[in-house]
Parts: sequence; C-alpha cells; structure tokens
Amino acid sequence: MEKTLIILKPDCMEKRLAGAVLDRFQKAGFDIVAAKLMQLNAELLREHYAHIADKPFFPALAEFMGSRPVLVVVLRGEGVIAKVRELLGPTDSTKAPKGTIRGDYGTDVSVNICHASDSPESAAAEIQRFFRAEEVFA
Ligand code: IDP
Ligand code: MG
Repeated sequence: MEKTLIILKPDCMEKRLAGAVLDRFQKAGFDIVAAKLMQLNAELLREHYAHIADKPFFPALAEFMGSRPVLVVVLRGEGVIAKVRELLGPTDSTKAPKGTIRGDYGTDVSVNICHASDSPESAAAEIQRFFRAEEVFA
C-alpha cells in the first residue's frame, strides 16, 4: 500500500487547524500510520528543501518552517500521494480553488498550511528522513 509524508506547517499549527486538515485526509479514506511533533532545524530543512535551497526565498521559508513545532505525519492508502496533493491544491494559496485545503486555509505561496510528498521516490526519501522504520506502523 502506498504511503506519503505530510507536514502540518507552522501556520496550520498556529491557527489550530491540525484536526481540520487531518479530518480531510481521513475522510478521503487514508490512515495515519506515523506521527511526530517536531521543531525543524536548519540542517533538516536544507535537506528537505534541497530542490529550492538556492532560491532567494529559501532563508525566509526556512525561518517560517522552523518557527514553531510542526506535526509530521505518514498517511497510507491507495493512491495517497497524488490524492493528498489534489486535496491540498496548488502551492500558491491565493491561486488554490476554494474547497482545497490551501484554498480554504492558506495565506500565500509560502505560508500554505501543509507539505506533501510529490512522488513515490520523494515519499520514500521523506519518510526515512523524518521517521525510524519502527515508528511507522504500516
Ligand atoms: P509544494 O509544497 O507545493 O510541493 P514546492 O515547489 O516543493 O511546492 O516548494 C516547497 C515550499 O516552498 C512551498 O510549499 C512553499 O512553502 C515554498 N515556496 C515555493 N515556491 C515559493 C515562492 O515562489 N516563494 C516563496 N515560497 C515558496
Ligand atoms: Mg514540493
């Protein structure tokens, strides 16, 4: 069964929307198989965001992502990687349709409620980055 990694970002935690966001994933039929509250440090963020670490917005993004504890979760289910991305909507919250998580709760292109893995390869790498094998109940 497919698995994906999500991170409920600092804006989600600050707005106390963790339950509302997880509810959407659970109502879509996905199971929580790992969860951990973490405050992400600079080294972990550089690794997690390696694909954009050279962008001018990266320092501000890293500061935002490390600004308070976030909830890191592994979800499991049929087609979970693509379906969770669809439920999130596009990166830019101001362009995300109403009814998507980012469209309903996000602020802008950076402050956008939730991270989700974008492919089977990144899901596998991201799950390993944040969890030990015995912490994933799948
Ligand atoms: P994704 O989260 O939709 O997969 P990515 O392109 O992987 O989007 O970017 C990772 C994160 O970096 C985004 O979720 C957002 O928080 C931030 N980000 C992406 N593009 C921009 C930008 O142009 N300006 C500011 N922040 C950005
Ligand atoms: Mg991404």
